[in-house]
Amino acid sequence: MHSSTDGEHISGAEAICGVHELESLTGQLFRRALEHEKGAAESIRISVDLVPAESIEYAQLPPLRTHLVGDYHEGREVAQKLLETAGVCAAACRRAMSILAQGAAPDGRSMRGAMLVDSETGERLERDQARGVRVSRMDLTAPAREKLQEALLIHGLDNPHVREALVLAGKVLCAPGMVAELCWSDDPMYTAGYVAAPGVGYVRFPHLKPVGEKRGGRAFFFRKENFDLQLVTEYLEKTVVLFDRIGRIDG
Ligand code: WAQ
Ligand code: MG
Repeated sequence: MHSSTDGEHISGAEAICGVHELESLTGQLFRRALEHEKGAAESIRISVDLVPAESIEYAQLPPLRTHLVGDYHEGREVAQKLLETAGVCAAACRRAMSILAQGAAPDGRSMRGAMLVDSETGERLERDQARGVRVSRMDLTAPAREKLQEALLIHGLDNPHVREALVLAGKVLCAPGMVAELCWSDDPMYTAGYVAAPGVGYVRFPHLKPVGEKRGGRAFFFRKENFDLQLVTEYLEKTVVLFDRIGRIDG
């Protein structure tokens, strides 16, 4: 589902379900688009594709932990350090962060998808800088969802932001040539964000932007050597990944 008002991205969501669940799922997606904190969307697009069972890849979610920070300045500083540890060059990281902070789309608003960034130079690699690349076709199996909700609940973290971001990051981490991901929400009151990287897992920061800020976004950092835009885009947009195992949840 993708919803917008006046061309501005309001919200999006991805799901994989059985045919008999389609009706209730689309109902939920409409409700999300219409009850968003940014206001009811004026345009809603829902597209549905058949997924052959044999094309599904099964995977495990990355481990999750929270790094407490006092404010978003500290959050961005620690996130920067963590991205560097994961293999992103300091300058590339600073550049991506400042682009996200200024609104990564050419009109200074949030992009609908993610930017792809060269982890050494900070150069943007995606073809369309307004749309970006939208990660799609990923979800949890029903038993994994139940386990995840249970584990998150213990830490007071069982909300759709965390669940969906963890699933998205889980798929992104499996992309070829992937170094790390940086994200913070575009929902004005949701100040949290995260850094995810292979070997690091999913590290949340309660503050990566000031309250009220509606510019959010995602940067996926890639090693430029052997980078294949076609292959990476195809994987992120089309490969079907279902998480049937969760990772360690540390709160
Ligand atoms: N693929 C690529 N980029 C996306 C996608 C997607 N499927 N969905 C959203 N984005 C980009 C887009 O630029 C949005 O403006 C931006 O990410 C933020 O999306 O652990 O809520 O759905 O507490 O607002 C992270 C912290 C929450 C969760 C992320 O993102 C936690 C969040 P939002
Ligand atoms: Mg949002």
